[in-house]
Amino acid sequence: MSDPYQHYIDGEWVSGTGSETFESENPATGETLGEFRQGTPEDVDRAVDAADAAFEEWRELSRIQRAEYLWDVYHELRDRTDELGRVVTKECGKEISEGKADVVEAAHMVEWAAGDARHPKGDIVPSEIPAKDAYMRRKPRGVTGCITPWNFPVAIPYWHMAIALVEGNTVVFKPAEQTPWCAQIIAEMFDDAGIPDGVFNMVQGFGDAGNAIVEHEDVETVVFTGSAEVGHHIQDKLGGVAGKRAACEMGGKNAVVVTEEADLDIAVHSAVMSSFKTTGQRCVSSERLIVHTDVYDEFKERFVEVAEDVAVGDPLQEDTFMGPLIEGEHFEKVAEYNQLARDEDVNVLVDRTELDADEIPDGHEDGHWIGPFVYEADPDADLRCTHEEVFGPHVALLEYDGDIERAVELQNDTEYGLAGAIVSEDYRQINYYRDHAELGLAYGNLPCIGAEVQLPFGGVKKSGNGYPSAREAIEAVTDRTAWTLNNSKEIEMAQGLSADIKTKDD
Ligand code: UN1
Repeated sequence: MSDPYQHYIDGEWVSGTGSETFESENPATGETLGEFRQGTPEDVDRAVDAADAAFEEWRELSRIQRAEYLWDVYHELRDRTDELGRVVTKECGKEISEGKADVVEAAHMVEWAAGDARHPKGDIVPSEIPAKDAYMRRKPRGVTGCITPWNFPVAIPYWHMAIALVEGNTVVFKPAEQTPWCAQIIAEMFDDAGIPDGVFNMVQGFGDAGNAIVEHEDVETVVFTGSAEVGHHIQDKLGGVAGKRAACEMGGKNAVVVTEEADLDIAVHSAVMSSFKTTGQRCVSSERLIVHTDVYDEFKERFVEVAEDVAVGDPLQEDTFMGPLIEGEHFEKVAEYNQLARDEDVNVLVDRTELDADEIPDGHEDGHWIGPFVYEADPDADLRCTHEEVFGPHVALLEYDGDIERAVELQNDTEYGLAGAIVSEDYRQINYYRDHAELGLAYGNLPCIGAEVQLPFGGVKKSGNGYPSAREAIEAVTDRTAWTLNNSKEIEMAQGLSADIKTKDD
């Protein structure tokens, strides 16, 4: 094996201060893909110092000058989509169309951010005083820590970083430990683009490196996408610290609502895509299907038939629908939730927790395979399996009777509020859902996955406080300044406030 891959700090590839390394593993085969340096808090210190030092010059460039570096990255993402899509698939196990879509989504985000550099920024605001010009202007906040998950190992880092950089911030990137190879390629792209030293830095590693970013006094903003546990920790940590900002996007216990007015072809298609694409490992994946009693039996029969049949297998093959889970530890977690559901006395309809030997492709015996687990449960029961996020192909059918208000009440019966979908041909039901479902991302007659970068992406309730995608990300990485200029030789105040200076002699 070649030397371990390094960190990227201050424009250099460096080994860092630690002696530990870790390996990236192909979740479909167990094959080692590469060895990587494990970053330490000292490495994070160096990266933050470099980012802090680079900030003064980077912020002085125009947005359009900064975006030039991102256009180079954009073209590389476009030119290498097929090759990088295969890397994504090999490292995180998503089937190949998803591997490529991850790279395409990254390109879209970079295109959006770089293109946005030429758009108007800020606002011209009226003033009460004719001689005053008032503006809202945006300023970069400084060093931005970007901590990203493995399930979108190319797209989400660019969600976090593209706008932060165009807006004039510098970046310390800590990718997920499961997908260091994708992160290595991201760092190579910035290096190839000639981004000035210290503007982009990457420290590979685990939670201690991520934590060092969160705790560093010179990191002004942390943008995080990942588990609720870590995200809430970051919010708690930074929430009370003056001047710091945390934008966190976390998971959900998402649902698809199928009303009595649904087109059942769309309903089944939406539910299968929402629950099983990416093997249920999207923060927007659905783990609940809330189905009206009038269509319940037919929907159940058709959904169960597909869940029994969906092709689990080699994610590099185009006829695969579901790849493996990311790692053995995650398989244990999902299998435990499947067991919990059985213990909670639900009615299990499909149980492909352990695949048959003939379903596992040759040479893939060490993959972390799992198939759908589908059950029906009482929608009013206080069950853990229908309320906690599993992050796998684990899905509950919840039958309801009554009107759309009842369906939406069940949709909202969760601490989370990320994504959801309604399937119905009745626009009144759709509109009621649109206005009352407590969600950041809501879909009609679609799956609840597959958001595009130009829409806000984020959730309400415990799903987060951050909108890391496109337009809304600007709020996280900039501060607003109200800038007012007086063009007259006199000072005149608004609100009728007297500007006369009165002396004792007046
Ligand atoms: C995630 O689920 O972690 O909306 C991100 C989607 C993708 C992004 C998902 N564009 O499905």
